[in-house]
Amino acid sequence: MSDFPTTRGMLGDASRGPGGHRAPDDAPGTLLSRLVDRIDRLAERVAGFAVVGEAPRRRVAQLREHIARHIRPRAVSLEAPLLVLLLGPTGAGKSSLFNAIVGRTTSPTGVLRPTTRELVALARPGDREILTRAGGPLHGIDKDRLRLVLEESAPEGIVLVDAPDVDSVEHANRELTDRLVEAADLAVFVTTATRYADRVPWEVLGRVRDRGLPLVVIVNRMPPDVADREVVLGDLTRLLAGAGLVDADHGIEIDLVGVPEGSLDLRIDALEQSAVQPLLDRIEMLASDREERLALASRALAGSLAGLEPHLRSIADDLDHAAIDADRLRRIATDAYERELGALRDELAGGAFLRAEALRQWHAFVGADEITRLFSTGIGRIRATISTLVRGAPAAPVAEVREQTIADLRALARVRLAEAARRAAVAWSEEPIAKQALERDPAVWSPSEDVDSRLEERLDNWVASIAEDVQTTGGPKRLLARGASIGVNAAGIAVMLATFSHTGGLTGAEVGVAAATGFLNQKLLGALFGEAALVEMIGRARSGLIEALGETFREELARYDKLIPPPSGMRSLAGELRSAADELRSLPPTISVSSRAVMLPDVPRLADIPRPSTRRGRDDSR
Ligand SMILES: Nc1nc2c(ncn2[C@@H]2O[C@H](COP(=O)(O)OP(=O)(O)OP(=O)(O)O)[C@@H](O)[C@H]2O)c(=O)[nH]1
Ligand SMILES: [Mg+2]
Repeated sequence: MSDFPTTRGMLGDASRGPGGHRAPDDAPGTLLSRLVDRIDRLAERVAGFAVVGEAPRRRVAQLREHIARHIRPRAVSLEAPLLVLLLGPTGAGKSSLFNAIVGRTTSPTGVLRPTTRELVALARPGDREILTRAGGPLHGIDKDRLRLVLEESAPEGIVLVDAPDVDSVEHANRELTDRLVEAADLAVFVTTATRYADRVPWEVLGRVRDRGLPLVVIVNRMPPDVADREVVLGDLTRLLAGAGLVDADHGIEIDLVGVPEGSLDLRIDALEQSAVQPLLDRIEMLASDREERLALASRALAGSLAGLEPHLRSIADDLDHAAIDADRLRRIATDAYERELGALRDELAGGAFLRAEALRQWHAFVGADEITRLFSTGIGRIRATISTLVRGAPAAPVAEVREQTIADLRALARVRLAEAARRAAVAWSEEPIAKQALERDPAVWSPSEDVDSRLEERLDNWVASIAEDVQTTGGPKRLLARGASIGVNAAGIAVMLATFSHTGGLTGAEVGVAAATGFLNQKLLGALFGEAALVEMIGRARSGLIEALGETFREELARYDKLIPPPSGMRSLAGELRSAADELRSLPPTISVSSRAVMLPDVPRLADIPRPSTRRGRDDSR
């Protein structure tokens, strides 16, 4: 360990012991703790977005575990016990190795697969608290999945953990081991001469590499023949190199210990101690030398920090992809609602939806002799006598026509809203991410319960706004001056109806009640306001209607938007993660953590000359 390239004392007092005075707020160690806190909060927010997809979810979970169980405690102190983790496929001999290290049967071995279902941890009694308290590496692990073996004779400053397998059918085993991988300071990967190429354990080794965890590999059950052994070790070394776990050219090497088949000490259910001597020596050295432990802890932390930056960038990329997906889903839902709103507008334009009964009533009014005389005689000439002219006219069926028209509009809009909801839901149900969201809130398959009352209120307001417009536009100057007999409300209804039928080219020759009523209605309005003012009022009424309907469509669509995280939030979080990644890169090259300076990653290369890596130093390869 002595060749671990730490630089002491460059920043702060690296020799200060854990009992020393507190670091001032701007000390580099505090700088690191603050940054770690910030990254942790970001990770929490990412988790809150419920990012979809197995790999992205795992990345976030790994980050949170890794920060909580390793980086944060290590950023505060390198003195806490080292977590030495035995991991590997089921039946490879992890528990047998564990017993060999302990020197007696402590973790049951067996032929049942998997044998170890709980985590067995050996430590000194005095370390219990630091291991299991909040922020400790074993905190939060179910009691029935954790067996703590506390003994004074356990190696000092070390917690030795026999983990459940990484590849069995027991999903919970894998989960537990994954958590431990995030907490460890040294991984001991146990495999066998026939199983070392299995796929699943290599996924775990990939994570060991990415988080810069120091690694030792034990190959159990090696064949007796020397040539055969060489084949196995050569092949395994190639695989390790291919996975980026060893790189002789760059000084990244690891311990590779071969254990011959049958090297068993059956008295204690263990591998023969002599067969795993290099590992026993290593553990003995760590237990007997505080400096060795600090060196390993700081190397593990430096590896973690080196792995953190790409990890944050991957999560930022995941968020960007999720934002693209969310945009696409929003687009799908928006298209459905826009399409139906467009269809609704086209239906309204023809006026065909207007109820025959309402039209007939209005026709009776605008077709009454007194009214037709009003516009056929020519209003200019008889201005003074308008009130006389309309005096005998029937009362305008204002309330009836208004209510029926609003009811029809509302029903029509509701049909379109139902169709939009159905279309959007059908399209979403074909998308895995959206399908889950729909299952959480199946109500969006149809319009909201209160949609009718909201439509009603908006349409009422719309009709009222037309009457106001009539008053402002035609009020003092025209309509009122020409006699109040037609009335503002009747004129408002006339404009409302013209909203659906006024084409500028309508003639009395068109057939049907609708056309005839529209024609007469238009003549009346033209006589009252003049064509130019009428066109303006109708224009305003039409936009008012589309706005009122559009508002309701927008509200209904918003229910879909609420089901998936807002893309803008995801993008800005991705940006924050990237700037935290940048900050990691710009941390000072050494940081003093409790009693020891920690080398930080990414010193820029000054020349293209291979040099030993800080991630896996030669000290591993004895
Ligand atoms: N014959 C033979 N058996 C061995 C050898 N090494 C280990 N075993 C046996 O293989 C079985 C599995 O070993 P364990 O130590 O329980 O394996 P493990 O990795 O802990 O397995 P899980 O707890 O299921 O993950 C035990 O019965 C061991 O005695 C060996 O070299 N030769
Ligand atoms: Mg076991």
